[in-house]
Amino acid sequence: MSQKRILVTGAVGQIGSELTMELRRRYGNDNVVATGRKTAPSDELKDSGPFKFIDVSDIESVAETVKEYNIGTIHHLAAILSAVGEANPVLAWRVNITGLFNVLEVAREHGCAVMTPSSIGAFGPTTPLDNTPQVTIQRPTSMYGVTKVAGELLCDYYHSRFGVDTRGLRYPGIISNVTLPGGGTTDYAVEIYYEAIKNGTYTCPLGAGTFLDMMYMPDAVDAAIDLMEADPDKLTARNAYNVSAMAFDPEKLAAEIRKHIPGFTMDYDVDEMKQGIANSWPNSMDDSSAREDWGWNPKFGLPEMTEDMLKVLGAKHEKGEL
Ligand code: AKB
Repeated sequence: MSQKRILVTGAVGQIGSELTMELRRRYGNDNVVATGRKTAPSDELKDSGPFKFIDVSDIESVAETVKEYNIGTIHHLAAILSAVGEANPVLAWRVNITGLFNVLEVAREHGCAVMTPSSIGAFGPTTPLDNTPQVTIQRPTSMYGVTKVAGELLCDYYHSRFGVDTRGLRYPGIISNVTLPGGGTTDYAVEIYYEAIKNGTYTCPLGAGTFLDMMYMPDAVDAAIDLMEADPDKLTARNAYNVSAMAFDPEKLAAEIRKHIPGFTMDYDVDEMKQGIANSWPNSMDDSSAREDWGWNPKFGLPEMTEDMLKVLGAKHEKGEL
């Protein structure tokens, strides 16, 4: 039989767009099938390998794609983020739960491994918010969080009941410079860099003192690939692993940016809905299980990430691309 390929759902999204290109670099362009629901893919994504429009809430379109391309691994990234999910809970359930359920069902039938992100959003106000353990109370208060906990349980279930090779990551806020995030609570930590470069000033929707876990995109991409390459016998969690690279609040982030752009200013216009969600999420997670089980070891902290973000976005700005 020909080589099994990798399928990426949500490949036009913030993480999917960069993960797809890295998977293509590592495993070959034709071996990585990118899919999206309706947003047009970039030329890079469309021209470098197979691309298809599918709707993950339609199980037939997932099953057909898995058969057509002889898929062995699915990176299932199609999801609604927290702020959009709170504005439209029905949509969040359909995409995050029906979508994941469909992917797991198809994976069970066709023997695929599945990587799917959970999130810091899978925790809630009754979770210990500092050094949040791998196994702890999960009573989120957002619809996004409800779908993430249910998704983690589904992954556990498909692994223990049917032997599906499920693997997951509780991603924190992800900061990147290729594709903007689409409606999360942590989006401010991306927007601030764009605004710092373009206008030298930013109005922050989360208040000072709101500490959250964060990660730079290269580490987020490595985490997904490294987890899927890990020895299955070493994995103690089949729902999702805590992974973090840094934790900061808006003040700390702004101070880091000011080291490079001394005139940068920030004020606040707090978005009550986002603030409520952020307050219910961990200040910092304990990711020692990921470090022990599969060698998680992020390369970027706040200073390294800030230097790189400002360099990349500065160059884009000069070329008129921002
Ligand atoms: C969001 O803010 O919704 C996401 C997340 C932390 O899961 N970035």
